[in-house]
Amino acid sequence: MNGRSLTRRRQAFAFDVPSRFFLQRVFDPRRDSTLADDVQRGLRARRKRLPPKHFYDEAGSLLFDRICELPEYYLTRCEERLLRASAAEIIGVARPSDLIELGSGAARKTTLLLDAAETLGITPRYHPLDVCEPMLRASAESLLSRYPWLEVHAVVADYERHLDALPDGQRRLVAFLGSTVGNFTPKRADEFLAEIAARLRPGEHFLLGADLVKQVAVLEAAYDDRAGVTAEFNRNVLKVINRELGGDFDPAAFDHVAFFDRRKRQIEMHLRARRPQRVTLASLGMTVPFAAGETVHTEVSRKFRRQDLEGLCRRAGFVPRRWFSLDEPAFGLMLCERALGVTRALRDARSAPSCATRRWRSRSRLRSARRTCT
Ligand code: AVJ
Repeated sequence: MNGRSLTRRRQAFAFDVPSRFFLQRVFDPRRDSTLADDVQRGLRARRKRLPPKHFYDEAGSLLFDRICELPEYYLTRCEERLLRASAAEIIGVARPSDLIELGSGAARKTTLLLDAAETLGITPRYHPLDVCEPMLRASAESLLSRYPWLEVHAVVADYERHLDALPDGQRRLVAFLGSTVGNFTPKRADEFLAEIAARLRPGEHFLLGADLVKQVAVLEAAYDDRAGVTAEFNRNVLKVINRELGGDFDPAAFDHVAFFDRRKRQIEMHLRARRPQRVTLASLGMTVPFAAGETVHTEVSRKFRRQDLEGLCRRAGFVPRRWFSLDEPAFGLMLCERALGVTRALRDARSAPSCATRRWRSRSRLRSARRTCT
């Protein structure tokens, strides 16, 4: 966290039309992007890799929207069905005053939770957190017109780096949907959930949506569709690099590769060079050689079993409260409550408090939590 974004975090931009909308910029993706660093590190490595977050420029987000409509890509539809069936119970258990959504994107699933809340006479404030400001504005606008009682406090932030900007609230429900948790390595997933747990108070809730292990053919088809949309999505990261870093990648010179690794229980996506080539990245003064057949690892998408998700949540300091799942294709939603006691993972969680007060508060919260730890 640099000083610049600290200052920027304290600036909030309020708009009185409509007065129910409020937007906070924690960072400016144009200035605080990690693309240059990630490319330098990832393309110099012996086994080349790029983190998946750089897929999502405007074109990439549109491609992802198209992926969600593909017959092979069951994840979005399954999660929506599951949420529709379980939203009333989720809201009834969590009774949120504040609904926080990490990586809210187009916020398509949010209405399922807000509809259920409305029916139960619960009117939470909605806090979408996403790196994409235009998306935050557009989704807020449609939610505000749909729910006359709703207040939206949007946060422009990268949830991977700015969890210290997690909004406060009386009784929060933090939702992390879409199986995005599958993009993390096991270690990073543990850290990430522990960071969330550390920022919640006992009794507050966390909702995790995750894709489950299933037949290999079903999994592989979802990441290698017949229409080639996922291939285009994968190659889009090369276009992002060309535009942002003055690169001369020829996306057509790379094949899309996606397969399920049974042992690691993860889909891996790679880009494989069709022929030997040298790519120049003008802004970095860097040349990247590729041998024929050499790959760039662009994404892992882990698949879970119920017990994996339970372990993940418990290690982080949550207590699983409800499990909702669908079969064929299998998908799961885990609703957890922040535990009273503190687990080791929670004590070890990196905390990046943004100001002395918050630091003091979280310490005293940890101290009082520790007293109850057996
Ligand atoms: C948005 C990260 C959940 O891993 O399934 C879709 C992204 N990658 N097709 C996933 C993705 C290829 C997606 N997540």
